[in-house]
Amino acid sequence: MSTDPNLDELTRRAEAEIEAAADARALEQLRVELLGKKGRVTELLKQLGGMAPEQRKAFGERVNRVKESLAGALERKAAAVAAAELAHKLAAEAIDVSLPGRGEAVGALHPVTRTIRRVERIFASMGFETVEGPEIEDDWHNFQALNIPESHPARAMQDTFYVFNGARLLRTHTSPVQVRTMQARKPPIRIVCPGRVYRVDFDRTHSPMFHQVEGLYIAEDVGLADLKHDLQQFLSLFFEREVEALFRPSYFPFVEPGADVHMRWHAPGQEPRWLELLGCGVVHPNVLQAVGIDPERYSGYAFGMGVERLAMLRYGVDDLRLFFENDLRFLEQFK
Ligand code: 2NM
Repeated sequence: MSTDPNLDELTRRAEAEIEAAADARALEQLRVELLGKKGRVTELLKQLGGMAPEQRKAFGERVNRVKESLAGALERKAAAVAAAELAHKLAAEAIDVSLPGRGEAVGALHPVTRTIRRVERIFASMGFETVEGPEIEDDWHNFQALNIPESHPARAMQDTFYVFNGARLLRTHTSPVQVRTMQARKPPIRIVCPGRVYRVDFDRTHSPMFHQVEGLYIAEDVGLADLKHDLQQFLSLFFEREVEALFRPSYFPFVEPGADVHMRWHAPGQEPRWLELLGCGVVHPNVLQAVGIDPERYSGYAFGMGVERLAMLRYGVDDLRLFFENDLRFLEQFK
């Protein structure tokens, strides 16, 4: 390459080192070592000052050629290293688009939620609006306003979950929502109140938490005939057939008269029988008085039903516990 053996040796060594550089960092370090301020090639150029003029020109040209050639080699190697690094990165991050996907688990509404929505939709078509309220209540809204006296069995410790040292309780029915609504509004009031309720009761057919939908209609001249008609209509819409219903006198402190509603039930392969479905009645004047509605001017009916019971009948489920175990094999059947 040149006629200077030292320069030739430096060039060969430098080229070998450049070729051997493993990555961009090593290459940059090499560039500084060769062409930097104190680099091997730069040091050679510093020798020029001590040379005879005719020698200086020829040596200077040779060193400059070496310098340019090494700079070119560094640049080519840098490009090669960058390309290799990119290729490596692309290979490492490659995605196999032919692999099967992870799939998408599609959920479904819980049968209790579906049943609540169905009940709400039917009552909405009959002019009822949905109202919700707190699950933690006080004695007044859950009992006193509903004409439930201190001595009533529903107040006993074994029925009610008390919290905050007895200052509050978990509502035992959704009636307190209706109490709050009657306090806040003027008749006509036509509402359904779905939600969780709590009772100290746990066996094969009872859960300490279950769901209710209660309904209330307060206006002038609302009575038992309206109640019978509206519930009959609801049952027929809910079960999608002409339901044979029976109203049997019953006692609830918040209504007078009160009734249980039974329906004729034909289970396949069994004798038809009467099934108790819900409770209802004409709202007691004491309740209206308690919430500030004039019982001389207004009257109304109310009813309450257990959602799990309706869901069991509609979907043919024979064990209440299935609604609370959240076993996907059960829940997936309601998609
Ligand atoms: C039932 C049965 C009978 C009822 C009464 C009221 C209120 F707040 F208006 F007084 N709400 N719900 C009622 C009446 C509930 O459930 C079996």
